[in-house]
Order: sequence, then structure tokens, then C-alpha cells
Amino acid sequence: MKDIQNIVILTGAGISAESGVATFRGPDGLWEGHRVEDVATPEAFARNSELVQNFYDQRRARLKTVHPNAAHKALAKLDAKWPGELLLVTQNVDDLHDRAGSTRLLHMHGELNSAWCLACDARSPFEGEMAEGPACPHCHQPGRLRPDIVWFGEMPYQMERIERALSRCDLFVSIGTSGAVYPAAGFVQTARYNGARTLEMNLDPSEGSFHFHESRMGRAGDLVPDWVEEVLSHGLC
Ligand code: BV8
Repeated sequence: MKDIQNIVILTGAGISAESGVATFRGPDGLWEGHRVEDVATPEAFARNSELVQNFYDQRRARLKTVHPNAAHKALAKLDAKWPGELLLVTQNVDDLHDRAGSTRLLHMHGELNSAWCLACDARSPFEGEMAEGPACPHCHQPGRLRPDIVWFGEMPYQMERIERALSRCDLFVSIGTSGAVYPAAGFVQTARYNGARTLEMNLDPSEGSFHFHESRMGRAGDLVPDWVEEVLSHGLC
């Protein structure tokens, strides 16, 4: 066992599942009734912007009906109490980590509650419906907003900051992700290569399970609060 100073945590849709937010890979492989390639690519948006806008409008509206669960709250408690470096990198576009109170947080795949204006390139907080073609809060041009979401084939946000944190961390923890999408799925290898201990907490083994020193299988709402207490009381891994 060794002392931990710097922690990087990666979360995926599984941490929000107990809040009632759909994960990407349900039993039928459909995501909210759609194939991913039909709603989460720039090509899909160019081909049928109304379908894509409605898909994100529905998910954005549903955010108002769900709440952070015990796992989100435990990570926010760790954020507030952890004396060393800590970075929570979420693949999720929901606002549950933010609402739970995490601050050392980044959304590498964007956020539902943010709009990207294709006229002026500004990102602005946005909680309404985009399909109606509302004006950009920044340049006021109508009908030029797209979801501020990183689609397949697009560059994830803040990759340099993530890589820096991975190079300095002693502990890398992955929670609620299938490990199906890169570059996020490769973070465990980067962390391990840099000497970090690696821990996975997931309902079932992810595609990259074999890269982790330790895997704990179960629901995030049960596993994460216990793990946070463990780290806060012993600071060991
Ligand atoms: C990139 C936002 C270059 C959308 C998402 C061809 C062309 C271009 C790119 C590629 C290509 N082929 C491959 C690629 C790369 C591609 C990729 O990886 N494709 C895969 C399919 C092979 N990646 C990209 O395109 C990325 N960009 O490569 O640009 C580049 C590369 C490096 C550096 C710079 C540039 C961009 C990908 C981002 C796509 N956007 N999300 C939206 O939300 O609308 S991806 C989306 O799926 C998520 O964000 C996440 O990243 C990914 C996986 O989802 P998960 O979060 O893991 O959820 P999932 O349902 O899969 O799993 C849930 C897990 O939770 C399960 O394991 C389950 O067991 C568990 N679980 C369930 N309940 C619980 C639980 N665990 C605990 N408790 C519970 N209660």
C-alpha cells in the first residue's frame, strides 16, 4: 500500500444510471430508441438536424426531473475534503456532478446545458429547446445553435489538462463506464504506465477491465460512498 496524493477519477453513464438517466448501451443496443450513429455524429446533424436537436432537447428537458445520487454526492464530498490534487473527468453530459457540488470537474464530451453558436463560436449556458431555432445568447443570431456535445469523430475537450493530470496521478479510478469509447477508454493505460494504481468500480467488467489493478463490481451508489470513506480515512490504495 502507498500514500496517495493525486487522484484522477473518470466517470461514465453508469454513475448516473441510479438517478434514472439512460446509459448508452442498453440491452437492445439502442440509445433512447436511436442508433448512436444516427444522433451523435456531425454527419447525423448535417443530415437531419431536427432529429438530432429533438434528441438532445428531450434529454436536456429530462435533466430537470433527475437528481444526483449517493455516488455523485460522495465524489463531491471527496472533492471538498481531499487535500491533494483531484480531477473528476466525466464523459457524461448531464449536470449531476455539478449539482452534487463537485468543482474540480471537467466534461470531456460537453454538456447538455450548454449551447455552441455556429455563427460566433461562443458557448453559452442553455437550458431550453434548440429545435425551435432560438437566438444565440451571445451574438443574438437566430437558428445557429448546436448542442455543445462532443460527437463521434470530434475532439474531446481539455485533452491536454487530462493528459497532465494522468501523468501526475498516483491513483486512477474509473466508475460506471463500459470502456468502449476512446480516448477515455485509454486513460487507464496512460495512468498505469505512469505508475498510478488503478481501480475500476462498475456493474459488470468493462472492456478494459484487465488493465486495472483492482475491480469492484456492483452499483455505483453502493460502492462509491464506501470507497470515498476508505480513501478519506486511510489515504492509501
Ligand atoms: C476522437 C457524448 C479524435 C454524446 C460521447 C472513426 C472515426 C472517428 C473516430 C473514431 C472512429 N473509430 C473510432 C473512433 C474513435 C471514437 C471511438 O472511440 N469510437 C468507438 C465506438 C470505437 N471516439 C471518438 O470519436 C472521440 N473523438 O476520437 O477524436 C481524437 C482522439 C484523441 C485525442 C484527440 C482527438 C469522441 C467520442 C465522444 C463521443 N461522445 N458522448 C452524448 O452524450 O450525446 S460517447 C459516450 O459513449 C459517452 O460519453 C462515453 O464516452 C461513451 C461510453 O459510454 P459510457 O459512459 O461508458 O456508458 P455505457 O452505456 O457504454 O456503459 C455504462 C457502463 O456503466 C456499463 O459498463 C454498465 O455496466 C455500467 N453501469 C450501469 N449501471 C451502473 C453501472 N455501473 C455502476 N453502477 C450502476 N448503477
